[in-house]
This record gives sequence, structure tokens and C-alpha cells, in this order.
Amino acid sequence: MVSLRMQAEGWEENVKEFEELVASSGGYAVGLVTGSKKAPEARFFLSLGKLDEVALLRLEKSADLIILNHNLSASQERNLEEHLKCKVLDRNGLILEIFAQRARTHEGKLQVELAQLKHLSTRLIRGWTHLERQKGGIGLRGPGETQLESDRRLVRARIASVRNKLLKIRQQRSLGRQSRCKSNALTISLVGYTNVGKSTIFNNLTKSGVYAADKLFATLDPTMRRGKVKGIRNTVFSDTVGFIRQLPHSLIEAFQGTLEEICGAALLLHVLDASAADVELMKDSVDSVLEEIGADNIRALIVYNKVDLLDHCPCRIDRDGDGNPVAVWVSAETGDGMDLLANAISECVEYDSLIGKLSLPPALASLRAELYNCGAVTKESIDNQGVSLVDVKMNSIEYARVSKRFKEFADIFTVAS
Ligand SMILES: Nc1nc2c(ncn2[C@@H]2O[C@H](COP(=O)(O)OP(=O)(O)OP(=O)(O)O)[C@@H](O)[C@H]2O)c(=O)[nH]1
Ligand SMILES: [Mg+2]
Repeated sequence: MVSLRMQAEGWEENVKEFEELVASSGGYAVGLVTGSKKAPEARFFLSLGKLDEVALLRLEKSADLIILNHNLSASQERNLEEHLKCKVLDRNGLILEIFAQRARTHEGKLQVELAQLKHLSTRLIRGWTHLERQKGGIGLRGPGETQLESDRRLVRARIASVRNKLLKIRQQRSLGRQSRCKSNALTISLVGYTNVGKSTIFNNLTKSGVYAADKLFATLDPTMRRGKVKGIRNTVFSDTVGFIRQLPHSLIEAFQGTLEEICGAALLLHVLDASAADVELMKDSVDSVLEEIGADNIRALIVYNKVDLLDHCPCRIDRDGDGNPVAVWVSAETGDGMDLLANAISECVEYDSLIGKLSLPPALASLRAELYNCGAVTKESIDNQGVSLVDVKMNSIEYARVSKRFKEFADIFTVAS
């Protein structure tokens, strides 16, 4: 394993997390090389001195694989493999490997395959001379087409086919979302860094038994279950894949279907490990992925988990100046503070009721039915043109949900002064 403190990468090296990643992939680390560097070298990423150190350790420990806690260009990876005479894996490759091992569902497997193909397509570059032999003429490849071009074409075709399959699954998923919307169930998504306790909290809130383990990326496929805690009504919780700093871009793109579940949520529970030393950095990494997938404008309640690992940290709800909950301190393992979390969730969902009026012509009968459905109508009168004038009271989450389903709603809704 090679982990360097690299100023140019703009993020703090976390050797412990790197070791956890390697262990989570099932690898057994026989040695670790650390160091500090301003910027990577073009040819080998490492300086020649560091390269010698790695080569020596590899021979000494008879290692089969060298893993770097950094991302390499295709040519750096190839140069290192040639020089060290063994397989080299970079950080993105390592994360992809873990995802590939964890994928269980059909969708999960396709998502991982898409990410792997995209990673591979960046590796199919000029310079792989053994792939570049000119084999023109007869056969599958067109005249004058090189092996490299044909490899690229095959990868492109496979990417297109996997994308198509994923699109179909996503369409089915969106039908599921629509039916949840119709049944008025709110979705609350658990998001956060990997291994912070999202699945443990999910199990507590929904009384289920999804896999939770002291491993990075224990959860890969999203699970949805109804909330089964006092004070939480008509709510579906969704447990999702955890994030990590510098999540490979190919994974974010490939996991779009899974991540879309997050975007459809009415409320996010952003789970943090209160006992982690770099909790703020982890929060920033998660926030930047949320921003990237367009979920940064969804209201989020922070959940500081694992308070049992801290000295004298009572479970509590932190509130903003208006008295609204912003964070809850809990231990999902011991169950402490979980009642406070349920209270805070129901407050978030019910708080800040919107009161307003709207006129509904007969053409918008389905919107009127929806407002009745969610119990928002407080008064109604119908004028002689058949236009219904309704007074409504609803919370902001229902408001957002109805606005999403009925594009006209936000335009015709007038907030009562
Ligand atoms: N001490 C302590 N450990 C906890 C607590 N909550 C969860 N854990 C442990 O933390 C580890 C990770 O828990 P998970 O629920 O799998 O975490 P996750 O966020 O779902 O992780 P990924 O799915 O891998 O991203 C498990 O070993 C849990 O037993 C807690 O409140 N206190
Ligand atoms: Mg999990």
C-alpha cells in the first residue's frame, strides 16, 4: 500500500481510511509506504526514490499487488506496472473493486459494470503497443482498423447496452415513486459517509434487519421501508449507498438511478459519525456529492451518531434561532436518543405550515382531489362559473410534493398574509 501526503490534491491524507478500504476489499496488506509530496511526477506519479522504496518492499514481502491511495493516469499505471512487474491499482480502481464485490441486485451489478467500463475506457489509450498491431482486411474489424480502435468500439457498444438496460430499470423505479407519491407517503432518505451507521439507524426506524457491518460500503443497493416509530406517520425511509471523499466520478454517474432516490426525498437525514476525528471533512464530502446530484436544496436534518463512543455527550436536539431542529445526537447501537430523532423528524415534517388560497377551475379537478387527499383543504366555496375557491393549510414538504406533481400549483397558490 502506498499513501502519500499530497499537497496538490487539496485533501488530507487519511491512512486509516485507506487501510479500511483495502481490508474492505478483502486484501491483506503486507506493508505500507508513506511520504509527503508537493505534486505528482508525470511518469510514475511517485518520485524515483519512493519508487525504489516501493520496489524493494514489494520484493521483500513478495506482494502481488501495489495499491496507491491516489488516482493515476492510464500511462502512470502502465509505467508503474512495467517497472514494478506486478499489478497496480489506484484509489478509483480499489473503490470500484469493492463495489463489484458487493453488488447483489441486477441493477447494482449493471451500475458497477458501467462504472468499470467507463474506467476501462480511460485506460484504452495509445501506447498499448501490443493492442495496436495493424490487422486490416477480413474479419470483424474494418480495413485498417487497429486492435485499439476495435477494443474501444466494443467498450463503447457495451456501455451503450448497459446504459439502455439501466434506463429501463430507472423507468420502472420512477413508476414506483409515482405510486408512493399517490399514496401520499413521504420519503426520507438516509445519506452520509460510508460506515457512519445509516443502516443501523434505518433498521431502528423501520424495525427491519438490513445488513449493517463495520465495513466500508456495506450497503450498495437502496432499500425502502415504511417507518414504524411512534410519531412518524405515512413515511417511507430509504437506506442508500454511503459516500467517500473523492468518490470516483464514474461511480456517481453509474449510480445515478440509486442516487435519484435521494433527490425524490422530502427530507434527508444526513448521518455523521460524531466520534470521527475529521467529521467536518466527511460532511463536506457528502455535501459536495449531494450538490453534484442536485439534492443540495432538500431540507436536511443532521444526525450525529455513535455518541456512545464520546465521553459525556448527552443525546439531544440542537435547534436554530427559530426553534426548528437542525441536529440530533444519538447512538443507534444502544438506542439512546432514537426517540428524540423520531420527535425531530416528525417536527421537521409537520413544522412551518403554509396557509394560503387558490382558485381551481374544473380543469384542475385532479389537483383539487389531491389537496383533499392530503387533508390540506380547510374551506371551500364554488362560484357560479364552477371555479372552486379553496383555503389550504399544508406543510412545506407536502407543498413541494404537490408542486412537483402539478406544475400549475405554485403559480396559483397565494400565501395568506
Ligand atoms: N459504537 C457505535 N457503533 C455504531 C453505532 N451505529 C452503528 N455502529 C456500527 O458502525 C458500523 C457501520 O454501521 P452501518 O449501519 O453498516 O453503517 P452505514 O453507514 O450503513 O455503512 P455503509 O452502508 O457501509 O456505508 C457497524 O459496525 C455498526 O455496528 C453507534 O451508535 N455506536
Ligand atoms: Mg449501510
